[in-house]
Amino acid sequence: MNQIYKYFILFLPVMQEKGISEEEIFSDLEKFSAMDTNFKKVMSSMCTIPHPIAVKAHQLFIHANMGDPGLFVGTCEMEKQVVEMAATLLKHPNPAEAAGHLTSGGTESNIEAVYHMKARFFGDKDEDTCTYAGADVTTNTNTGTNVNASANANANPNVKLNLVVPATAHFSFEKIANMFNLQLRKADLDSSYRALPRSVESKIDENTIGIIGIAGNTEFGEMDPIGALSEIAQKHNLPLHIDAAFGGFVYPFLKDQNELNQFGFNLPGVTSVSMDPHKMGFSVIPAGIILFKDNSVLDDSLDKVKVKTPYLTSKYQSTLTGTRPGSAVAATYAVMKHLGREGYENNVAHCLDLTEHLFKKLIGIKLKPKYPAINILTVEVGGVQQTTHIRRLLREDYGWYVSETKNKVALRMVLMPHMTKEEIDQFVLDLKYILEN
Ligand code: 0PR
Repeated sequence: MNQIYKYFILFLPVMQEKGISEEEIFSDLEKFSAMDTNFKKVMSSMCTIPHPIAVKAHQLFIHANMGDPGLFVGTCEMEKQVVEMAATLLKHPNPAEAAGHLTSGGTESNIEAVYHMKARFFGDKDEDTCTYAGADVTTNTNTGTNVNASANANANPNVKLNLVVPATAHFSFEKIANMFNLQLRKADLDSSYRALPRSVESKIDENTIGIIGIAGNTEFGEMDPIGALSEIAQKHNLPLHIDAAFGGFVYPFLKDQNELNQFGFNLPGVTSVSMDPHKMGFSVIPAGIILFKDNSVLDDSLDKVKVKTPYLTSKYQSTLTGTRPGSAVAATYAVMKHLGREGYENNVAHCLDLTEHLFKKLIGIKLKPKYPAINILTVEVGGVQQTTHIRRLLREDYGWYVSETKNKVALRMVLMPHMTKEEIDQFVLDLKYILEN
Protein backbone atom coordinates (compact mmCIF):
# COMPACT_ATOMS: atom_id res chain seq x y z
CA MET A 1 0.00 0.00 0.00
CA ASN A 2 1.40 3.41 -0.76
CA GLN A 3 2.35 5.62 2.19
CA ILE A 4 -0.12 8.45 1.57
CA TYR A 5 -3.00 6.02 1.24
CA LYS A 6 -1.93 4.28 4.46
CA TYR A 7 -1.83 7.59 6.33
CA PHE A 8 -5.27 8.40 4.98
CA ILE A 9 -6.62 5.02 6.17
CA LEU A 10 -5.38 5.83 9.70
CA PHE A 11 -7.95 8.58 9.95
CA LEU A 12 -10.77 6.77 8.16
CA PRO A 13 -13.34 6.05 10.82
CA VAL A 14 -15.07 3.25 8.94
CA MET A 15 -15.40 -0.45 9.58
CA GLN A 16 -13.73 -2.08 6.62
CA GLU A 17 -15.41 -5.02 4.91
CA LYS A 18 -12.28 -7.14 5.16
CA GLY A 19 -10.00 -7.01 8.16
CA ILE A 20 -6.34 -6.08 7.94
CA SER A 21 -3.32 -8.08 9.10
CA GLU A 22 -1.80 -8.00 12.59
CA GLU A 23 1.31 -6.43 11.10
CA GLU A 24 -0.68 -3.59 9.59
CA ILE A 25 -2.65 -3.11 12.80
CA PHE A 26 0.50 -2.77 14.84
CA SER A 27 2.00 -0.42 12.34
CA ASP A 28 -1.15 1.72 12.76
CA LEU A 29 -0.91 1.47 16.55
CA GLU A 30 2.67 2.67 16.46
CA LYS A 31 1.59 5.74 14.53
CA PHE A 32 -1.23 6.50 16.96
CA SER A 33 1.14 5.96 19.86
CA ALA A 34 3.67 8.37 18.32
CA MET A 35 0.92 11.02 18.28
CA ASP A 36 0.53 10.71 22.08
CA THR A 37 2.72 12.75 24.41
CA ASN A 38 5.90 11.20 25.75
CA PHE A 39 5.70 11.12 29.56
CA LYS A 40 9.25 12.48 29.85
CA LYS A 41 8.03 16.04 29.52
CA VAL A 42 4.74 15.63 31.37
CA MET A 43 4.55 17.36 34.74
CA SER A 44 0.79 17.90 34.67
CA SER A 45 -0.28 14.31 35.21
CA MET A 46 -0.94 12.34 38.37
CA CYS A 47 -0.43 9.11 36.44
CA THR A 48 2.79 7.44 35.44
CA ILE A 49 4.07 4.44 33.52
CA PRO A 50 2.73 1.33 35.28
CA HIS A 51 5.14 -1.11 36.89
CA PRO A 52 6.08 -4.01 34.52
CA ILE A 53 4.72 -6.52 37.07
CA ALA A 54 1.35 -4.76 36.93
CA VAL A 55 1.37 -4.88 33.13
CA LYS A 56 2.12 -8.62 33.13
CA ALA A 57 -0.58 -9.42 35.68
CA HIS A 58 -3.06 -7.22 33.77
CA GLN A 59 -2.47 -9.26 30.63
CA LEU A 60 -3.01 -12.56 32.46
CA PHE A 61 -6.45 -11.57 33.78
CA ILE A 62 -7.58 -9.61 30.75
CA HIS A 63 -10.88 -11.56 30.52
CA ALA A 64 -11.84 -11.49 34.20
CA ASN A 65 -15.06 -9.65 35.11
CA MET A 66 -15.64 -8.69 38.73
CA GLY A 67 -19.28 -8.02 37.86
CA ASP A 68 -19.89 -11.77 37.81
CA PRO A 69 -17.95 -12.84 40.88
CA GLY A 70 -19.03 -16.48 40.91
CA LEU A 71 -17.13 -17.03 37.67
CA PHE A 72 -13.95 -15.41 38.94
CA VAL A 73 -13.51 -16.72 42.44
CA GLY A 74 -9.72 -16.34 42.34
CA THR A 75 -9.83 -12.78 41.06
CA CYS A 76 -12.39 -11.95 43.75
CA GLU A 77 -10.04 -13.32 46.38
CA MET A 78 -7.33 -11.00 45.03
CA GLU A 79 -9.74 -8.05 45.25
CA LYS A 80 -10.49 -8.94 48.87
CA GLN A 81 -6.79 -8.98 49.62
CA VAL A 82 -6.19 -5.64 47.88
CA VAL A 83 -8.98 -4.09 49.97
CA GLU A 84 -7.45 -5.54 53.13
CA MET A 85 -3.94 -4.33 52.22
CA ALA A 86 -5.34 -0.85 51.53
CA ALA A 87 -7.22 -0.88 54.84
CA THR A 88 -3.98 -1.80 56.60
CA LEU A 89 -2.23 1.16 54.99
CA LEU A 90 -5.09 3.33 56.17
CA LYS A 91 -4.58 2.28 59.80
CA HIS A 92 -7.79 0.28 60.02
CA PRO A 93 -8.06 -1.21 63.52
CA ASN A 94 -9.30 -4.45 61.96
CA PRO A 95 -8.49 -4.47 58.22
CA ALA A 96 -10.43 -7.67 57.52
CA GLU A 97 -13.62 -5.80 58.47
CA ALA A 98 -13.19 -3.11 55.81
CA ALA A 99 -15.71 -3.25 52.98
CA GLY A 100 -14.88 -2.06 49.48
CA HIS A 101 -13.86 -2.87 45.97
CA LEU A 102 -11.93 -1.61 42.97
CA THR A 103 -13.33 1.13 40.76
CA SER A 104 -12.24 2.93 37.61
CA GLY A 105 -10.60 5.68 39.70
CA GLY A 106 -11.16 8.61 42.01
CA THR A 107 -14.24 9.94 40.27
CA GLU A 108 -16.16 6.68 40.49
CA SER A 109 -15.03 6.10 44.09
CA ASN A 110 -16.20 9.58 45.08
CA ILE A 111 -19.52 9.04 43.29
CA GLU A 112 -20.08 5.83 45.23
CA ALA A 113 -19.21 7.40 48.55
CA VAL A 114 -21.72 10.21 47.96
CA TYR A 115 -24.33 7.79 46.58
CA HIS A 116 -24.22 6.01 49.94
CA MET A 117 -24.33 9.33 51.81
CA LYS A 118 -27.49 10.32 50.00
CA ALA A 119 -29.12 6.93 50.48
CA ARG A 120 -28.22 7.01 54.18
CA PHE A 121 -29.66 10.50 54.59
CA PHE A 122 -33.09 9.32 53.58
CA GLY A 123 -33.11 6.67 56.29
CA ASP A 124 -34.89 3.38 55.84
CA LYS A 125 -38.35 4.58 54.81
CA ASP A 126 -39.63 3.59 51.41
CA GLU A 127 -42.19 5.90 49.88
CA ASP A 128 -43.36 5.84 46.33
CA THR A 129 -43.06 9.46 45.28
CA CYS A 130 -42.05 12.75 46.74
CA THR A 131 -41.46 16.32 45.71
CA TYR A 132 -38.04 17.49 46.68
CA ALA A 133 -36.22 20.69 45.83
CA GLY A 134 -38.86 21.43 43.24
CA ALA A 135 -38.45 18.17 41.34
CA ASP A 136 -40.69 15.14 41.30
CA VAL A 137 -38.68 12.22 42.45
CA THR A 138 -40.01 8.74 41.96
CA THR A 139 -38.80 5.84 43.99
CA ASN A 140 -37.09 3.08 42.13
CA THR A 141 -38.92 0.16 43.68
CA ASN A 142 -36.00 -2.08 42.91
CA THR A 143 -33.33 -0.04 44.66
CA GLY A 144 -35.57 2.04 46.90
CA THR A 145 -33.46 5.14 46.18
CA ASN A 146 -34.82 8.68 46.11
CA VAL A 147 -37.34 8.20 48.88
CA ASN A 148 -39.18 11.00 50.59
CA ALA A 149 -36.97 13.59 52.19
CA SER A 150 -39.26 13.61 55.18
CA ALA A 151 -37.73 10.27 56.07
CA ASN A 152 -35.01 12.42 57.60
CA ALA A 153 -36.75 14.03 60.54
CA ASN A 154 -35.08 17.45 60.39
CA ALA A 155 -34.76 17.90 56.64
CA ASN A 156 -36.33 20.98 55.12
CA PRO A 157 -38.07 19.77 51.95
CA ASN A 158 -37.83 23.18 50.25
CA VAL A 159 -34.08 23.28 50.31
CA LYS A 160 -31.58 21.33 48.23
CA LEU A 161 -29.55 18.70 50.03
CA ASN A 162 -25.92 19.73 50.40
CA LEU A 163 -22.45 18.28 50.65
CA VAL A 164 -19.69 20.11 52.52
CA VAL A 165 -16.35 20.01 50.66
CA PRO A 166 -13.09 21.96 50.97
CA ALA A 167 -12.69 24.73 48.36
CA THR A 168 -9.88 22.60 46.90
CA ALA A 169 -12.20 19.67 46.10
CA HIS A 170 -11.53 17.92 42.80
CA PHE A 171 -13.90 18.71 39.93
CA SER A 172 -15.40 15.23 40.23
CA PHE A 173 -17.50 16.71 43.05
CA GLU A 174 -19.04 19.19 40.60
CA LYS A 175 -20.17 16.22 38.51
CA ILE A 176 -21.46 14.49 41.65
CA ALA A 177 -23.43 17.58 42.68
CA ASN A 178 -25.07 17.67 39.25
CA MET A 179 -25.75 13.96 39.27
CA PHE A 180 -27.38 13.87 42.73
CA ASN A 181 -28.87 17.36 42.63
CA LEU A 182 -26.77 18.57 45.55
CA GLN A 183 -25.53 21.97 46.58
CA LEU A 184 -21.75 21.96 47.05
CA ARG A 185 -20.82 24.01 50.09
CA LYS A 186 -17.19 24.97 49.81
CA ALA A 187 -15.34 25.45 53.07
CA ASP A 188 -12.65 28.15 53.36
CA LEU A 189 -8.97 27.26 53.45
CA ASP A 190 -6.07 28.20 55.69
CA SER A 191 -2.92 29.80 54.26
CA SER A 192 -1.61 26.35 53.30
CA TYR A 193 -4.78 25.51 51.33
CA ARG A 194 -6.19 23.08 53.90
CA ALA A 195 -9.84 23.18 54.92
CA LEU A 196 -10.57 25.29 57.99
CA PRO A 197 -12.50 23.12 60.45
CA ARG A 198 -14.61 26.02 61.75
CA SER A 199 -15.62 26.91 58.19
CA VAL A 200 -16.53 23.26 57.51
CA GLU A 201 -18.69 23.16 60.63
CA SER A 202 -20.39 26.46 59.81
CA LYS A 203 -21.62 25.02 56.48
CA ILE A 204 -23.44 22.08 58.09
CA ASP A 205 -27.21 22.19 58.52
CA GLU A 206 -30.13 19.75 58.65
CA ASN A 207 -29.88 19.18 54.86
CA THR A 208 -26.21 18.17 54.87
CA ILE A 209 -25.68 14.59 53.74
CA GLY A 210 -21.96 14.35 54.53
CA ILE A 211 -18.52 15.89 54.69
CA ILE A 212 -15.55 15.48 52.36
CA GLY A 213 -11.93 15.77 53.45
CA ILE A 214 -8.94 15.48 51.12
CA ALA A 215 -5.62 13.77 51.70
CA GLY A 216 -3.52 15.14 48.86
CA ASN A 217 -5.56 17.83 47.15
CA THR A 218 -5.21 18.03 43.39
CA GLU A 219 -3.70 21.50 43.21
CA PHE A 220 -1.23 21.46 46.12
CA GLY A 221 -1.04 17.92 47.49
CA GLU A 222 -2.02 19.25 50.93
CA MET A 223 -3.98 17.22 53.44
CA ASP A 224 -6.98 18.65 55.28
CA PRO A 225 -6.98 18.38 59.10
CA ILE A 226 -8.69 14.99 59.04
CA GLY A 227 -8.59 14.61 62.84
CA ALA A 228 -10.64 17.79 63.31
CA LEU A 229 -13.02 16.82 60.48
CA SER A 230 -13.48 13.41 62.10
CA GLU A 231 -14.58 15.09 65.34
CA ILE A 232 -17.00 17.36 63.48
CA ALA A 233 -18.47 14.39 61.59
CA GLN A 234 -19.03 12.50 64.84
CA LYS A 235 -20.54 15.50 66.59
CA HIS A 236 -23.08 15.96 63.78
CA ASN A 237 -23.55 12.24 63.13
CA LEU A 238 -22.51 12.66 59.49
CA PRO A 239 -20.45 10.39 57.24
CA LEU A 240 -16.94 11.64 56.42
CA HIS A 241 -15.39 10.57 53.12
CA ILE A 242 -11.68 11.15 52.56
CA ASP A 243 -10.63 11.68 48.96
CA ALA A 244 -7.12 10.21 48.96
CA ALA A 245 -7.12 9.49 45.23
CA PHE A 246 -3.59 10.86 45.01
CA GLY A 247 -2.41 10.92 48.64
CA GLY A 248 -3.51 7.39 49.45
CA PHE A 249 -0.32 5.98 47.99
CA VAL A 250 1.82 8.87 49.27
CA TYR A 251 0.97 9.92 52.84
CA PRO A 252 1.13 6.42 54.39
CA PHE A 253 4.67 6.08 53.01
CA LEU A 254 6.23 9.33 54.20
CA LYS A 255 9.32 8.68 56.32
CA ASP A 256 8.42 11.51 58.66
CA GLN A 257 5.00 10.60 60.08
CA ASN A 258 3.51 13.32 62.27
CA GLU A 259 0.10 14.48 63.41
CA LEU A 260 -0.35 16.72 60.38
CA ASN A 261 0.27 14.08 57.75
CA GLN A 262 -1.61 11.08 59.12
CA PHE A 263 -5.11 10.03 58.33
CA GLY A 264 -7.10 6.84 58.23
CA PHE A 265 -9.72 4.62 59.75
CA ASN A 266 -8.09 4.96 63.16
CA LEU A 267 -9.97 8.27 63.30
CA PRO A 268 -13.47 7.25 64.41
CA GLY A 269 -15.38 9.72 62.21
CA VAL A 270 -13.90 8.50 58.93
CA THR A 271 -16.47 6.32 57.17
CA SER A 272 -14.98 5.92 53.67
CA VAL A 273 -11.77 6.59 51.75
CA SER A 274 -10.90 6.56 48.06
CA MET A 275 -7.34 5.92 46.89
CA ASP A 276 -6.08 5.26 43.37
CA PRO A 277 -3.58 2.55 42.45
CA HIS A 278 -3.45 4.10 38.95
CA LYS A 279 -1.88 7.29 40.31
CA MET A 280 0.98 6.83 42.82
CA GLY A 281 0.20 3.11 43.18
CA PHE A 282 2.05 2.14 39.96
CA SER A 283 -0.89 0.07 38.70
CA VAL A 284 -2.62 0.21 35.34
CA ILE A 285 -5.45 2.54 34.32
CA PRO A 286 -8.28 2.09 35.37
CA ALA A 287 -7.66 1.26 39.03
CA GLY A 288 -9.26 3.03 41.97
CA ILE A 289 -10.25 1.69 45.39
CA ILE A 290 -13.27 2.69 47.47
CA LEU A 291 -13.10 1.56 51.08
CA PHE A 292 -15.83 1.71 53.68
CA LYS A 293 -14.87 1.34 57.31
CA ASP A 294 -17.05 -1.75 57.76
CA ASN A 295 -20.51 -3.01 56.94
CA SER A 296 -22.03 -1.09 59.84
CA VAL A 297 -21.38 2.27 58.12
CA LEU A 298 -23.43 0.91 55.20
CA ASP A 299 -26.33 -0.23 57.39
CA ASP A 300 -28.54 2.69 56.40
CA SER A 301 -27.64 2.80 52.73
CA LEU A 302 -26.75 -0.61 51.33
CA ASP A 303 -30.32 -1.81 50.96
CA LYS A 304 -31.10 1.29 48.93
CA VAL A 305 -28.05 1.04 46.74
CA LYS A 306 -28.00 -2.64 45.94
CA VAL A 307 -30.02 -4.13 43.12
CA LYS A 308 -31.08 -7.71 42.43
CA THR A 309 -29.04 -9.49 39.77
CA PRO A 310 -31.23 -12.54 39.15
CA TYR A 311 -29.34 -14.04 36.22
CA LEU A 312 -25.78 -13.61 37.51
CA THR A 313 -23.72 -15.72 39.89
CA SER A 314 -24.36 -13.20 42.68
CA LYS A 315 -27.80 -12.28 44.04
CA TYR A 316 -27.13 -8.56 44.40
CA GLN A 317 -24.83 -5.88 43.08
CA SER A 318 -24.08 -2.71 45.01
CA THR A 319 -21.20 -1.41 42.89
CA LEU A 320 -21.90 1.54 40.60
CA THR A 321 -20.73 -0.22 37.47
CA GLY A 322 -21.67 -3.73 36.36
CA THR A 323 -18.77 -5.23 34.46
CA ARG A 324 -15.53 -4.35 36.23
CA PRO A 325 -12.02 -5.23 35.04
CA GLY A 326 -10.44 -8.11 36.92
CA SER A 327 -7.25 -7.25 35.04
CA ALA A 328 -6.95 -4.03 37.11
CA VAL A 329 -7.46 -6.07 40.27
CA ALA A 330 -4.68 -8.48 39.29
CA ALA A 331 -2.35 -5.64 38.31
CA THR A 332 -2.96 -3.86 41.62
CA TYR A 333 -2.56 -7.03 43.66
CA ALA A 334 0.69 -7.85 41.85
CA VAL A 335 2.32 -4.45 42.23
CA MET A 336 1.27 -3.98 45.87
CA LYS A 337 2.62 -7.41 46.80
CA HIS A 338 5.76 -6.95 44.72
CA LEU A 339 6.73 -3.51 45.99
CA GLY A 340 5.59 -3.99 49.57
CA ARG A 341 5.72 -1.10 52.02
CA GLU A 342 9.45 -0.67 51.43
CA GLY A 343 9.07 -0.36 47.65
CA TYR A 344 6.41 2.34 47.99
CA GLU A 345 8.42 4.17 50.65
CA ASN A 346 11.39 4.26 48.26
CA ASN A 347 9.18 5.49 45.43
CA VAL A 348 7.71 8.28 47.56
CA ALA A 349 11.18 9.23 48.80
CA HIS A 350 12.38 9.38 45.17
CA CYS A 351 9.48 11.65 44.15
CA LEU A 352 10.06 13.90 47.16
CA ASP A 353 13.74 14.12 46.25
CA LEU A 354 12.77 15.22 42.72
CA THR A 355 10.35 17.76 44.22
CA GLU A 356 13.02 19.20 46.51
CA HIS A 357 15.40 19.39 43.57
CA LEU A 358 12.90 21.41 41.55
CA PHE A 359 12.08 23.56 44.61
CA LYS A 360 15.75 24.53 45.03
CA LYS A 361 16.28 25.10 41.31
CA LEU A 362 13.28 27.44 41.17
CA ILE A 363 14.65 29.41 44.12
CA GLY A 364 17.92 29.49 42.18
CA ILE A 365 16.20 31.47 39.40
CA LYS A 366 14.70 33.88 41.96
CA LEU A 367 11.20 32.40 42.07
CA LYS A 368 9.34 31.66 45.30
CA PRO A 369 7.72 28.22 45.09
CA LYS A 370 5.27 27.20 47.80
CA TYR A 371 6.88 24.75 50.23
CA PRO A 372 5.47 21.41 49.04
CA ALA A 373 3.57 19.01 51.30
CA ILE A 374 4.29 16.09 48.97
CA ASN A 375 5.35 15.72 45.33
CA ILE A 376 3.27 18.58 43.92
CA LEU A 377 4.92 21.96 43.55
CA THR A 378 3.36 25.33 42.73
CA VAL A 379 5.13 28.54 41.84
CA GLU A 380 3.83 32.01 41.09
CA VAL A 381 5.07 33.57 37.85
CA GLY A 382 2.68 36.55 37.55
CA GLY A 383 -1.02 37.24 37.06
CA VAL A 384 -3.56 34.97 35.40
CA GLN A 385 -2.77 36.02 31.82
CA GLN A 386 0.99 35.90 32.33
CA THR A 387 0.74 32.46 33.95
CA THR A 388 -1.39 31.11 31.10
CA HIS A 389 1.02 32.65 28.58
CA ILE A 390 4.09 31.08 30.21
CA ARG A 391 2.37 27.72 30.43
CA ARG A 392 1.57 27.94 26.72
CA LEU A 393 5.14 28.86 25.79
CA LEU A 394 6.50 26.01 27.88
CA ARG A 395 4.33 23.64 25.88
CA GLU A 396 4.58 25.14 22.40
CA ASP A 397 8.26 26.09 22.40
CA TYR A 398 9.74 23.38 24.62
CA GLY A 399 7.20 20.55 24.85
CA TRP A 400 6.68 20.81 28.64
CA TYR A 401 3.26 20.07 30.08
CA VAL A 402 2.49 21.81 33.38
CA SER A 403 -0.84 22.91 34.90
CA GLU A 404 -2.24 26.09 36.39
CA THR A 405 -3.91 26.33 39.80
CA LYS A 406 -7.10 28.26 40.51
CA ASN A 407 -7.12 28.60 44.31
CA LYS A 408 -3.96 30.62 43.79
CA VAL A 409 -2.58 31.83 40.46
CA ALA A 410 0.44 29.63 39.90
CA LEU A 411 2.07 27.02 37.72
CA ARG A 412 1.73 23.49 39.09
CA MET A 413 4.10 20.59 38.58
CA VAL A 414 3.52 17.01 39.71
CA LEU A 415 6.79 15.16 40.21
CA MET A 416 5.97 11.60 39.23
CA PRO A 417 8.45 8.69 39.20
CA HIS A 418 9.01 9.03 35.45
CA MET A 419 10.85 12.37 35.88
CA THR A 420 14.63 12.73 36.30
CA LYS A 421 16.79 15.48 37.77
CA GLU A 422 18.36 16.11 34.33
CA GLU A 423 14.92 16.79 32.86
CA ILE A 424 14.05 19.04 35.78
CA ASP A 425 17.27 21.03 35.20
CA GLN A 426 16.35 21.45 31.54
CA PHE A 427 12.81 22.50 32.49
CA VAL A 428 14.14 25.21 34.82
CA LEU A 429 16.53 26.48 32.13
CA ASP A 430 13.65 26.71 29.64
CA LEU A 431 11.42 28.46 32.19
CA LYS A 432 14.21 30.91 33.04
CA TYR A 433 14.71 31.71 29.36
CA ILE A 434 10.96 32.37 28.91
CA LEU A 435 10.84 34.60 31.99
CA GLU A 436 13.84 36.65 30.85
CA ASN A 437 12.69 37.16 27.28
N1 0PR B 1 -9.70 13.19 43.59
C1 0PR B 1 -8.52 13.84 43.50
C2 0PR B 1 -7.94 14.47 44.73
C3 0PR B 1 -7.85 13.88 42.28
O1 0PR B 1 -6.70 14.55 42.18
C4 0PR B 1 -8.44 13.25 41.15
C5 0PR B 1 -7.79 13.25 39.81
C6 0PR B 1 -9.67 12.59 41.32
C7 0PR B 1 -10.27 12.59 42.55
C8 0PR B 1 -10.35 11.89 40.16
O2 0PR B 1 -9.62 10.78 39.79
P1 0PR B 1 -9.85 10.07 38.37
O3 0PR B 1 -9.38 11.03 37.33
O4 0PR B 1 -9.02 8.84 38.49
O5 0PR B 1 -11.29 9.75 38.27
N2 0PR B 1 -6.80 14.15 39.58
C9 0PR B 1 -6.12 14.29 38.32
C10 0PR B 1 -6.44 15.68 37.78
O6 0PR B 1 -7.63 16.01 37.61
C11 0PR B 1 -6.48 13.25 37.30
C12 0PR B 1 -5.54 13.26 36.15
C13 0PR B 1 -4.57 12.30 36.01
C14 0PR B 1 -5.64 14.22 35.14
C15 0PR B 1 -3.71 12.29 34.91
C16 0PR B 1 -4.79 14.23 34.06
C17 0PR B 1 -3.83 13.27 33.96
O7 0PR B 1 -2.97 13.27 32.87
O8 0PR B 1 -5.51 16.42 37.55
